[in-house]
Amino acid sequence: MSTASITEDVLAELAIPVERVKLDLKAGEAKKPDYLKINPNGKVPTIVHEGSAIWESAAITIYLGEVFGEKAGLYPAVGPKRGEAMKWIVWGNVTLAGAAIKLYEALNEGPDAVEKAKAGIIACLEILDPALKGTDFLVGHYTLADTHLQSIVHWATAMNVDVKPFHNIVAWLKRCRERPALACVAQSSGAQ
Ligand SMILES: N[C@@H](CCC(=O)N[C@@H](CS)C(=O)NCC(=O)O)C(=O)O
Repeated sequence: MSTASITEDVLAELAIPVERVKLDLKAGEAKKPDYLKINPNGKVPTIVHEGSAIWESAAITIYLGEVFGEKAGLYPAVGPKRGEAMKWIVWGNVTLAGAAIKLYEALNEGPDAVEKAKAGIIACLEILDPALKGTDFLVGHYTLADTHLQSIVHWATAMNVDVKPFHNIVAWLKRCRERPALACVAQSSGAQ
């Protein structure tokens, strides 16, 4: 899994025609000069739309939401609900994914480091779970904020973070993963 999976999920929901270029990160393809011209960080994902290169998965979701998502009913109109969607997308990348990266790194550092890092993710889930109480999705109806965040939570579960105690998150994840677009992506990537 990589942050490119988030963008894959968002593109699957939007069902817009795209040309995909897959890079072999282990072979260093993201560090080659041609790619560094569009993303000097040497990381994925990057999209190029009408000649503009956009990197950082949160920026990509927000951009695609504004340009394509609103018309498709997948992104709130300008106003407070859009603010809430942006809040969850950015929190997902900065706070939750920040904690998930610590866990990923701790996997090589032994059980104590893993438990400490998992506690950081649990603290995030304690914020997310009550936000999903009494609502099917983060800002009422399903939006790309859900697409974005479920992908990061899914990454945490793939590193054996136990989400079962968080009943609202479990039910929300199920609702998200049952969406035809996301079920298709999961099938084609072999994810569960
Ligand atoms: N904050 C960035 C993170 C991008 C990132 O770290 N991508 C990783 C994959 S998850 C990558 O491309 N790593 C390749 C490398 O560092 O060589 C985002 O959300 O887009």
